[in-house]
Formats: sequence, C-alpha cells, structure tokens
Amino acid sequence: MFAPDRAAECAALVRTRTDLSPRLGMVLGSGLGSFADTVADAVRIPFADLPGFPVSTVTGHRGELVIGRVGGVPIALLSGRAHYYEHGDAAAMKTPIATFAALGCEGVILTNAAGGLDPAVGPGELMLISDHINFAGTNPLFGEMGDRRFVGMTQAYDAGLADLFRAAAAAEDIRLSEGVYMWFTGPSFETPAEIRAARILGAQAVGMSTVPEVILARFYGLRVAAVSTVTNFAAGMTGAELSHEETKENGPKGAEKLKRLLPRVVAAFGAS
Ligand code: R1P
Repeated sequence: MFAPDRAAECAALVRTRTDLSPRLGMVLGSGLGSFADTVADAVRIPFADLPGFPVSTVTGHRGELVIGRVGGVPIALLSGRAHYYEHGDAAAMKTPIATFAALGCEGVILTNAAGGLDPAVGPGELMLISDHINFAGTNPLFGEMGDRRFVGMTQAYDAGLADLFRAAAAAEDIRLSEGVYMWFTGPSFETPAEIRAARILGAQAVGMSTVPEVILARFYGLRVAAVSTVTNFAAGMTGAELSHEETKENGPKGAEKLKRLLPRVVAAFGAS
C-alpha cells in the first residue's frame, strides 16, 4: 500500500512503442473488452510489462494497455482494470491512471458493468454517471501527502464531456439514462437490504469499481466521464440470484452500444 506511482517509467516505455500522443484515456469494464478490438493503429502492451500496473484477476478483463485511435483521435485504453477487492488496495489503479496523465491525456472515459436500481433501465442499457457515492469506506488517496490530497469532488464528472455523450447518444438513437453510481467493495454482490439502502441514499446503479479511478483521475488533473452498462437488476429486484456470468453475458450488449457511442464522443472531443 501507499506505493508510489510509476507512471514516468510506464510513459517512457509506451513512447518506445508508439509515436501517438493520446488525448484521452479509457478503461473498459467487465464484459466490455471487445471495444478494444475497434481501436485503429493499435499497439498493445500487457499490464505485466508495465511497472506498477496491477495484475487483473477477473475474467472478462484482458489486462492490456492499448494505444491507438478511436474516432481518428489518439487514445490510451485499458482493456480491463483491477478492483479493490482483488488486492485489498484502493489505489490499485494509481499507476495506470497516472500514466494517462503522464502520456498527456486531458481526460478519461471510465466504463463499468453495474447493477441497475431503476426498473425502467434494464440489462444492456447505458447510464451516464452524473455523480457517485463512495460506500466502500476507503479512498485511493490514503497515504498521499501535501494539500493536493484534498481533491475537490463537487464537479468530479465533467459537464463538457457529459454533453458530448448526450449528443452522441442522440445522434445514434441510443437511450442514455443518467444517475448516481454507488461503490461497494465487493466481491460478494449486494444484499436486497443494501440495495434498499442504496436507493434511499440516492443511487441508480451499484458496482465494485470506477469510483477510485474517478478520485485518482481528479487527483492527477484529468477530466472525467463515466458510463455504466447495466448488466443486471440489483439484488432483490427480481428474486434472481446474481452472478458474474450474467455480468459477462450482458456486458457485450453495452459494448455494442459503446462501439457506436465512443467514436463520436472521442471525435467531438478531438475537434474541441
Ligand atoms: C461483478 O460481476 C464484476 O463486474 C463489475 C463489478 O464491479 C465486479 O467487478 O466489474 P467492473 O466494474 O470492472 O465493470
């Protein structure tokens, strides 16, 4: 824990493999990995080759950094992530997010598979994250020193990037709901009582990732957009048991929508 970020070494390694200067970072969540196949001029580097990058232990997460173009714009994409529950380290994504900043990215687009709380937003639907609730009782900035650790989170989710998502969804005729994502530690799924509590607290989706990455991204000065693919209704809403199999089964439905949405978002960002 409290490991220093090794982004400078990672960025130097990336620069030996490609001349592209990525403008945006992206993280693909569970079952969303096929989006990485759409990246043009792709250079792929396994997380294992990048100092300080975590080992990804979750099926449906490839564990690769991909540098290439989406919508004609250079991007850096993490196909897969590490979660707090894998290593007990809320800062597991520190070096990867810091590497985006070290490579010159101006923002990040974070994606995940999430449980939906709104009966009207079912599996396969996309939800733009408007805000979050950190319900995990930890923070990726534990151990940071200096006043920079007191990161403002009032406007953590960038209004301009959110507008690009809304415009892209309208152009593609993709339904894009908006709501609050609540971070649970996992890896056990939530109970029906926890989901009732989450609803009372104001969540529209729940999951086990993304929030630490948002905090880290803001710490490193990156603009943030985040989108959930609802892969299941949350615990207790249908009576069905939850499983990671269901996540992986329904994630690709969201990935197909992201393949239409993200090139527009990134191209518009590149033109801005
Ligand atoms: C549960 O099926 C897994 O899918 C989601 C949850 O957070 C959990 O890790 O993964 P991502 O958030 O990485 O998409």
